[in-house]
Amino acid sequence: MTRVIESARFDIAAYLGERRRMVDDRLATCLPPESAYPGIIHRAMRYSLFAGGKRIRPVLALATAEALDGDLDRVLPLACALELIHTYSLIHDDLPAMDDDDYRRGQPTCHTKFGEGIAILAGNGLLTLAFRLLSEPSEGEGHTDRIRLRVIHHLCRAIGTSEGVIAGQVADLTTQGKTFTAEELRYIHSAKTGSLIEASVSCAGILCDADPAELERLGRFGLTVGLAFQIVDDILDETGSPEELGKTLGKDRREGKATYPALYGLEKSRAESVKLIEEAVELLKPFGPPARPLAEVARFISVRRF
Ligand code: GRG
Repeated sequence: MTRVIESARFDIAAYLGERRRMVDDRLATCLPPESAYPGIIHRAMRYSLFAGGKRIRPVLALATAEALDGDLDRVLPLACALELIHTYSLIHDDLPAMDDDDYRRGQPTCHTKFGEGIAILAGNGLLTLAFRLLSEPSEGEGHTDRIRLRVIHHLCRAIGTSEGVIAGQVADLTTQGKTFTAEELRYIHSAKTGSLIEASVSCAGILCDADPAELERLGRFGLTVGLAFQIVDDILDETGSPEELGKTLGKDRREGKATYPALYGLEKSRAESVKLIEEAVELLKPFGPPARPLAEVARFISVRRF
């Protein structure tokens, strides 16, 4: 596997492109082919998975392995599982019963293309496949069952109903159209988005034998970056380009969602996201030069336009 060589300039676009291809190549082999019976579910799963996401969570996992001088093959199944779980969450988030969106990643949403029943099952299929991948040994990764179990446990907590993705989504749904406090807003964003980003970094740390102090730092880094990621998502919903983002914009404000711009305005929200990324990058200092890609991915998150 190639390693990024330290230099004054870091080509983040090239780095993201290379890592994205690595993840996509592996993902393509994980999913049953479209022809596998019953074909419609596999077509729907592949349709959403390969609709063009940024692969930020897998890239964060791979960059964490680099920060720990770990072999990328050791975290590639985790990287794929993270993207499967993330795509599942997007399919369900877009359903009429949730955000009711027609476009995602520049294409009609899964339920718009395949119908609600198949979209629900495609999401279920991606989630199930993620845990199958995490639980089965694969070539070159060399983990013990104990380590695999630790990762699965961490991930289950991160997406669960107490402070995980489901908790955040419930709080997001039940807050819609109501007044909300700064504390509630931070909870929603940290749980709905921050926890899976935190798990991307922490689970890669577990797989690469990070010690407890390193894991604690990586966890704080992940949560901080995750909160910043959702603040930027809120900002882009008000200021971004529909072509670059590939979805309907302005819905958060129209539907009374709990967002940073709604509570603090755009300028303060931008300043907060920049501050959080600076804090996160600072946390990587003890990891030295190998953490450069991880720091650059974090910086990309605060300036991204899509
Ligand atoms: C148990 C994982 C799980 C989900 C069930 C439906 C649901 C509960 C949660 C939805 C959570 C959600 C959609 C949060 C928003 C996260 C977010 C900022 C998505 C956009 O991520 P990007 O920009 O998208 O990385 P791409 O398309 O680039 O992958």
